[in-house]
Amino acid sequence: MSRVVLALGSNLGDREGTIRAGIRDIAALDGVELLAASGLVETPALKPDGVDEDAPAYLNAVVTAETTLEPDELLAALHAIEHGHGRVRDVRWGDRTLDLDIIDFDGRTIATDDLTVPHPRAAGRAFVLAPWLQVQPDAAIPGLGRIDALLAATGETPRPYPAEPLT
Ligand code: A4P
Ligand code: MG
Repeated sequence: MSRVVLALGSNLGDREGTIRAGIRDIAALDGVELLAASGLVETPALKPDGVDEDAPAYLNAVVTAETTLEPDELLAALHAIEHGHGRVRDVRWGDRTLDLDIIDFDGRTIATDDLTVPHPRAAGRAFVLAPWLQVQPDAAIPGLGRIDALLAATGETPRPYPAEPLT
């Protein structure tokens, strides 16, 4: 059994509804048991050139789960869920209905062509760290330190997005 941390993001369409459905889809996967879900945060879109206030804003959330799947199997299952919610891949960091990222996989370090864990950009992203902190207050990213300190170092406080609990 592996303990995993997954991040969800959406900036197109019914963002809250899509994230809720994405969490339900993750919980329904064979070999996956959902443990906890954060609340939602809302932040402007981060693009390769910086924050883009003209793009639709994102909602983000983080869930923890236990799984018997291998990392590549989990990634494939997450891609299928993204696809089921109309995700189209064109430009890097382009607007999307649903993005599902593996942030942590049992504290392991993975570097294959298809998967880098811990997620290489999570440590600097308040929209990942803040919801993650809600569900795992003592979490750390291997080699980089505790997520409360990493969040403080971003100097950002993502705005909570009012919603009924996601689970
Ligand atoms: N991949 C490698 N490692 C992982 C991992 N740990 N989890 C590969 C998931 N996928 C991983 O991802 C491209 C490829 O990365 C996948 O096929 C997989 O094999 P993608 O989802 O197709 O494309 P992407 O998400 O546009 O690319 P990338 O570089 O992963 O983007 P990020 O870093 O996920 O950033 N702004 C706000 N406010 N909120 C957001 O959530 N998200 C992004 C996407 C940009 N700006 C944002 C947000
Ligand atoms: Mg992604």
